[in-house]
This record gives sequence, C-alpha cells and structure tokens, in this order.
Amino acid sequence: SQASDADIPAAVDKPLKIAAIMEFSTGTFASQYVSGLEAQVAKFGGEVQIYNANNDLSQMANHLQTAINQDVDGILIDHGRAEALNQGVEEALEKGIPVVTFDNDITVDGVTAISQDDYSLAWGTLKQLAQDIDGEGNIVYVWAGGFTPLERRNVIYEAFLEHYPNVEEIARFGSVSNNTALDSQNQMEAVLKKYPEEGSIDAVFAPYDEFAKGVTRAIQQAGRDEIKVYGIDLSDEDLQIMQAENSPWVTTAATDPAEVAGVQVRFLYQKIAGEETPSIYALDPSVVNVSDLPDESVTMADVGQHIEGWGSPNAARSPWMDALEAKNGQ
Ligand code: SR1
Repeated sequence: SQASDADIPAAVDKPLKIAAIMEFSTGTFASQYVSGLEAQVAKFGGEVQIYNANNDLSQMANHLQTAINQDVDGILIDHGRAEALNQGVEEALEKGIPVVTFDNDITVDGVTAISQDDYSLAWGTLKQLAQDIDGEGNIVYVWAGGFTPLERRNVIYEAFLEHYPNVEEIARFGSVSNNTALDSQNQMEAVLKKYPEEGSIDAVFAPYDEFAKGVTRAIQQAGRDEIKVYGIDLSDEDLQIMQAENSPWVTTAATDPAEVAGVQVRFLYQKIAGEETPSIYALDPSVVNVSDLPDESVTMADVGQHIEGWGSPNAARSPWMDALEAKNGQ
C-alpha cells in the first residue's frame, strides 16, 4: 500500500524515549491527555515517561533537567511557566533534544508551542452565556491566576465584561489544587449562602471542567437549578454531569484532550525526523450545548456524531507516520 511504501526517516525508525514534563496530572483533562500521549507514542513504537510535578514549578524544572541528563530523544512539556522552564528548554535545544510545549508561555526559538486556542474556547462559551441571559444579569466567575490557559481565557473574560456592560460579576473565587472540584464546590456553597434569593445569580462562568464540576454539584445540592453553568473542557464524566436531568451545566467549549496530546507527539516526531514544524499551532475548539446532544448518554468517543467540527485527527501528520504505525502493528 502507499502507506507502507512511504520512507520512514531513520531518526524515528527505532523505539524512541520521550519525556513528558507535566505541571499536574489531576483531573479528567489531564488523564485523557496522558492516555493520548501514551497511545500516540506507542503507535510509533516509542516509550513515554511521565513526570508529574504536582503543581510545583521548581519540581517541574528539576524534572526537565532529569530528562535532559537522561538524553531522551524528545521532550513534551505540559503547562508550567516560562520563568521556571526557559533555561532548561534552552539547554535541551543546545543538546539537540527537540521540545514541543502545550499550555504554557515559553517562546524559545525552535520550540513548537501548541494550544487549544484559549481565546476561542472562552469566547465560545461566554457568547452562549450572554445570549442565554439576553446580555443582562448577575454572574459568578471561577478563576485562578498563574496558569497560561486560564490567563488567556481571562483576557477574553475581561473583554466580555466590557462588551456587555449590563452583565455584573457579583462574586469571584477559584484555586487549583489536588482537589479543585471539591474546593470549587465548597467556595460556591459560600456564594450561594451569600445570595440565597432565587434570581440573584443568573450564571457561573467556570473556565476549567474541575471548576465546573464543583460549582454544578453545589448548585444541585442547594436546589438552585435556575443558575446555569458555562464551562470549558469535556470528558466522559463531564458529559454525564451535563446530560443529567435539569443539569445546571448547559454549555462547554472544548477540544479532545487525547487529540491535543496526539498532535503534540506528532510535532515532536516531525522535529526528531528533521522536518520543519511551525512555532505555534492552535487546535480548533467546539462549543457543546447540552441541547445539541441526544437524550441518550453520549461519550467522548461519539461526540463527533453530534457536534460539527469536533476533532482534528489529521493535524501534524506526515505521510510516513502511517507506515511507522503500521510497522509497529497499530
Ligand atoms: C489549571 S489549567 C486547566 C486547563 O488546562 C487545560 O488547558 C484544560 O483545558 C484546563 O481547562
């Protein structure tokens, strides 16, 4: 076949050792992302070692250093901040180890940085929120600074408030921890106690699914289903929560985290193969409204049947990749 005839570059035609340096691995986004990394690297016949820094940026920098010292063939970085990682990234490149980043602000020449287009994610869900409340109402914002995707989503949130002067933020909270969903639930419970009257809160903007899960539980437990939740991200668990009867969580904007990981791995293999890769690449997110889904339960595997444009399976795919996957029995 044409696929198996494509010349596989010698540099990738062997079991490569890949390091994935992650800021944190809690939550359904991170677990789907890790599965996606493992699946794509395995398809290419390689091995990926996951380094999880448990939200500690200096530990993340140490992990990066360990991977460099181990002479891995390529490095993937997930989250983290430039100030903690720039030096290590420069060292990796000097040693000839290619680097592809996701969800951080590193801008070192030679690195490919991918994102989910956080600006579109935020605008997609906020536009729906604005339309649903007819441009007027009281909202709660869940947010934590210091995380590149959340910083980018916040830029759009600020623009949203300017664009809709009759929308008022009446409360804001948020933290990212080892149990973000539970923390968000507790913080939302306090807000609901402060605003007990029906109609005092119209909507919550929760631009991370761990925030949205916690907030949704608090609203349900307080019997305040009139408050609608607008989130970001999607997983099987999120779909189940959103599709539950009268769920407050009505809209999310998302890409498929496994596909994000697949694109990141493929760019890394392209770099190892000596191919040109772009400096930046943003996946195209989709807006998912519960009203667009059927009554029966939907999983991540079949979201694409209901949401137009879901997934971008051919991004960063070179012709030889089919042959490499076929050779490794995938
Ligand atoms: C704390 S940052 C959380 C975000 O990282 C990924 O970009 C996911 O979309 C998630 O919302």
